[in-house]
Amino acid sequence: MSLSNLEIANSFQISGQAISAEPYSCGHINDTFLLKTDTGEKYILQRINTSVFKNAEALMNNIMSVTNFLKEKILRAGGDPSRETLSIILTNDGRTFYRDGQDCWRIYTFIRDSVTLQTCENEEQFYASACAFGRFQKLLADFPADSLYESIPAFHNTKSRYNDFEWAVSEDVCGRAASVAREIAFVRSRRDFAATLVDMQENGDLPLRVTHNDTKLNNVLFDSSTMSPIAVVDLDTVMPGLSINDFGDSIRFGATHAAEDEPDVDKVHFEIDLFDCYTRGFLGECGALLTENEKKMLPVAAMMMTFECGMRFLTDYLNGDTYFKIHRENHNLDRCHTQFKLVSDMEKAKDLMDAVVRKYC
Ligand code: ADP
Ligand code: GN1
Ligand code: MG
Repeated sequence: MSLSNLEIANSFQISGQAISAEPYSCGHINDTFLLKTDTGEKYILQRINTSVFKNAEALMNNIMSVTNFLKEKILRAGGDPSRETLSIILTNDGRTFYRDGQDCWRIYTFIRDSVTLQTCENEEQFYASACAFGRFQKLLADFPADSLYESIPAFHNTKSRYNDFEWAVSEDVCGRAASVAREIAFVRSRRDFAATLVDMQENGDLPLRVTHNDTKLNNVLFDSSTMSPIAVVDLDTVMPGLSINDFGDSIRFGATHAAEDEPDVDKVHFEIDLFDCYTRGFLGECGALLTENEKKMLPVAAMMMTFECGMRFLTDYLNGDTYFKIHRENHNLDRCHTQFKLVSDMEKAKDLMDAVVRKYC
């Protein structure tokens, strides 16, 4: 018999006894709970999705070493290491996670007085998130990349994501391919594009760096009273990757006023003003680290991450919705449509995006 969330929580070195664990947030992969104890402490309790993250121990070792590294830098900069990055709570027997049958669980301290945003209410917030992700990149610039376990191999390898998509079309396990012929054609007509950044990286034209790889707006915690950025969270996919993909993934999610799963695609628009303020914030923090090629390819990375994510949603729809959590019929297809609408908008706005990047270089 599997244990309850509260029994699991009490296997960790938390303050007092766990009294409640309510579902918290809307991630697509892990399950997150806000945990409260009888001493009034709050924590984040998470069930790690072990079909996505195959080796919880190596994953948690990554997060432990990255957060320890960040804490030292934050301390040296006069910051508060308990607030500006994640802090792992160990189990009663000193482990970074708790195994209950197939499930693996972890606990972080709850970063107090913080909020996250699902879409930005104004440009300042998006600018602030850009500073947070740019700073994250800068702080990890000298982290030993070789020591990191690749938590999801080929995560942003858009070429291999394309092959996964073609495989899903040919298998067509749910008989859905015929109904999404238009979407399949959209992907196929961009096959050469899909290879662009991977080829450049393989040819040595773009450097591998330690990157976050899931730079959604809701992975930045803001101070609830000042709305200044406090910490970058969701560190499962910190791995060697392309810096410009971190930039691109933020643009994908945040440079629009529409939700990622907005069912009415006519409400989805790429906003060049949001692109502008994100670029200003990101380059302001880590522009000095980037090569000329990296800077030049920022707009392409925005298109790439949006295209890749849309293709992943479509692939999952074809596979029968086995990877991303869905909450309604055709949810992955709706998500795919928003991403492809943004790709089309960005293709039209490419010259404008290039001009914005030049302005801040
Ligand atoms: P998911 O995989 O579900 O996106 P996250 O690690 O991003 O999981 O956590 C989900 C949400 O929980 C975040 O968007 C943020 O609102 C909140 N959160 C995560 N970690 C903390 C923390 N240590 N303190 C406060 N809030 C947190
Ligand atoms: C997933 O777990 P979450 O919701 O932060 C996914 C990202 C996608 C994102 C799309 C490990 O992120 O790659 O960009 O959904 N994470 C993983 O919203 O696949
Ligand atoms: Mg998250």
